[in-house]
Amino acid sequence: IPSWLEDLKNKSTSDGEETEDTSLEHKSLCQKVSLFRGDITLLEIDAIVNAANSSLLGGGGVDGCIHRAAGACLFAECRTLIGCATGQAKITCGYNLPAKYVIHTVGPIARGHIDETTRDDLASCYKSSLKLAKENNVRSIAFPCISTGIYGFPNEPAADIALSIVKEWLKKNPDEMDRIIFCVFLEVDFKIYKKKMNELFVID
Ligand code: AR6
Repeated sequence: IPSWLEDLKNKSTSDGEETEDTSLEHKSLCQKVSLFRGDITLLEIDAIVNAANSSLLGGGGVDGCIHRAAGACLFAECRTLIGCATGQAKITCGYNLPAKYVIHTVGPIARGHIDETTRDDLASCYKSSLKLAKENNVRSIAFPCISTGIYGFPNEPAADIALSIVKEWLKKNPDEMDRIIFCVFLEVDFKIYKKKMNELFVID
């Protein structure tokens, strides 16, 4: 594990009893998730996820950063994809990025308000991205905080969805992935993820 990854702290349970969450399966699951605060375009891994818009033709935020770092060939390949629906995902090469692939997913536009549809759509972004990753033999993947920037999905519920979908997926697909990185950019997300990850991915 590279030194820049925030290691999850080990924590012991008070009664020391073996619960479902302290099983061997849970331990190996916990060892596969990391928290990184910084620019996703720097990650030398199999795939980074882009929080794109439905045109897939670039924009601001992390999408703009990824297109700038990957170069014009990424834009050219994105043009061939003819867009992507909300909650779905499409894959391209990484071009000038250190990552081999970019998985573009389109988060819901929440503007500060969430309902069942926006929650389901955000969950679907994580599920579709992981499905596509598995189909393309991606062994390491990094997610930005999809929809929580320009699209205005509140940070805390977005983190709950991201973490629960990833945990569920890793349980169902224990041999499909070596590492899933939650790449946060802002201090607020770093704090939220650190707290929630220490609760959800604790190793006894
Ligand atoms: N690395 C990692 N995370 C980043 C980076 C980066 N280089 N830059 C920003 N973030 P946003 P959205 C964080 O707005 O809300 C675009 O115009 C950012 O701080 O990029 O899904 C698209 O084309 C935030 O935590 O994506 C769409 O039109 C997170 O990435 C629209 O924005 C997501 O913020 C999508 O909006």
